[in-house]
Amino acid sequence: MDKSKLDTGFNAEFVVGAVKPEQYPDDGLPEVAFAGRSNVGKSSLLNKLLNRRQLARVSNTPGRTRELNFFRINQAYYYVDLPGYGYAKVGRGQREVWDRGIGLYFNSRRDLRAVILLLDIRRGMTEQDQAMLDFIFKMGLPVLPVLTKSDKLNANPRREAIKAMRLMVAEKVPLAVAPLLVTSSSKGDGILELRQTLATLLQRELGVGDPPPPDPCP
Ligand SMILES: Nc1nc2c(ncn2[C@@H]2O[C@H](COP(=O)(O)OP(=O)(O)O)[C@@H](O)[C@H]2O)c(=O)[nH]1
Ligand SMILES: [Mg+2]
Repeated sequence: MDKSKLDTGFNAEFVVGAVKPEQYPDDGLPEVAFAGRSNVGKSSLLNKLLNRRQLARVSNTPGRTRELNFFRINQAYYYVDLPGYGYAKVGRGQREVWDRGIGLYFNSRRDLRAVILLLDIRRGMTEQDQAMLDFIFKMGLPVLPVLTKSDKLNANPRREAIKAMRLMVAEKVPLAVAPLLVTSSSKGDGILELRQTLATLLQRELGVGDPPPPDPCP
């Protein structure tokens, strides 16, 4: 028996790192994309979520990679790790997100059902995040906003940041499928909540997956 499956209910396999649409998988399974600035903690969160130490590569140096990494989960759906953005000059938000290959993916992908937008708790929403949201809105896709690296702030500034981001999300992300989630991949905070929210989202949007795991501390 696969132990990782026992622990989280996930069977995750890396399928392809694609730079152009011809390389995307074509088995028609539904997809959920993970988007965010370079270094926001996307790979770390995917690993933590899937309970795998190094499935998605974690790097200390902001990656220049334009690959879209496709992970097949339980042979039922894909998590897609989109290229990180955020290194372009101010004023190039839309253009940069497009240049990173993300616009092309959004325009050509019919099986994309939802986007998880990761935001660093210390940075809030940037111009490129706004551009990303524009793509998501144009596609009419549900979006799940998630704050990362909550351990980087002490209790008081953390509370303030979360409050500010809740207001921001209420104003700018009307299509949000769930309240803003607050996570730390290092400490594990918010990961169970994220798994439960995703399980609900997957069932509702994709009609796949098992019911969400029971809350361990009711
Ligand atoms: N303190 C802290 N560091 C994190 C967290 N998540 C990621 N990092 C660090 O942030 C850096 C970028 O993480 P990575 O997952 O590669 O980000 P990505 O570029 O968005 O995929 C790495 O040095 C990680 O160890 C977190 O929750 N807390
Ligand atoms: Mg990464």
